[in-house]
Amino acid sequence: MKELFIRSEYNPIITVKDLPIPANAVLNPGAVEFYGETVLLLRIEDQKGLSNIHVARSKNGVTDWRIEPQPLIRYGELAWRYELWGCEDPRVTFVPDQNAWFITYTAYSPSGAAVGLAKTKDFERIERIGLIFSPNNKDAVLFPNKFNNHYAALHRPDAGGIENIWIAFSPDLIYWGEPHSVLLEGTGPSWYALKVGSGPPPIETDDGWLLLFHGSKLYAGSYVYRVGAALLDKNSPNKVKALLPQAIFSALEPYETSGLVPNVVFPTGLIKRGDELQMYYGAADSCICLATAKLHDILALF
Ligand code: BMA
Repeated sequence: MKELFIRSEYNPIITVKDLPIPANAVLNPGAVEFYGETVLLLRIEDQKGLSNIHVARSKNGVTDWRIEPQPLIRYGELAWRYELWGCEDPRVTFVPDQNAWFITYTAYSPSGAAVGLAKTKDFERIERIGLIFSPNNKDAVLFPNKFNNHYAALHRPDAGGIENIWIAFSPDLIYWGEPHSVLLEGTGPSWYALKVGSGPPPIETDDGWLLLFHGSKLYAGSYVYRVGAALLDKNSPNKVKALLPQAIFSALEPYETSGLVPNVVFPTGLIKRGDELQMYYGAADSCICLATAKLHDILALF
């Protein structure tokens, strides 16, 4: 069957062999367009097994990546004790009313996996805001817009094995409240029965906020991660307007079905160029890939 997302012929576009430093894996990148270039925030797992976030730049978003050997967000800094075991899975959103980019990431430590927030204007230096959600919580994404004068973030608390996507609101990006559950994990044999989590930050469309999310299911004891799509209400993003019952992207190629964690496609970056969506994703928790789709083809599915 013709696939909605077309994989880049250069996949995997970044592997550990492309890195200027030794590493176990490079995965789950945030993605933005920055002064005409594509900037990816790479999660690089070092040879100790802990992850830092590094910047990669490319003029065409596909090849010729220039990868910074020094991390942009580094784990283990003494002042940041909730990141002693790693900074993982960054997502990045431009917030116009702050004229800055905000990076949400998993801050991993002996206290668990929490959500950290950092701010940058240039992808050379960051300012940490601090933790915004306590453990266990992952997969947070910030909306670029305010709703009733409040910022909004989707996040995914672990409620004792129930892992749904929630929303929270904030007047200042520091204090977060007004929780609502947004998108619930599936039931029974559903492809997302085990957990769901936001993928990249939502993209605004005429039909509402397009949210790509990952869902997982167990097959004979192994997780299989796929990608789904939902539309959230334009003005009240805690409301799901439409949810596709089927997954729209699954692991098929060898670089997705084998690796450190087989059968994982995990999108964390999405760039909209006109009607084209460029989805950057981690494949098999080992490397970084790109697939593109037409926005109107996705919206036509709802
Ligand atoms: C999630 C996170 C991701 C990872 C995914 C698939 O829980 O830990 O970093 O890519 O599982 O293994």
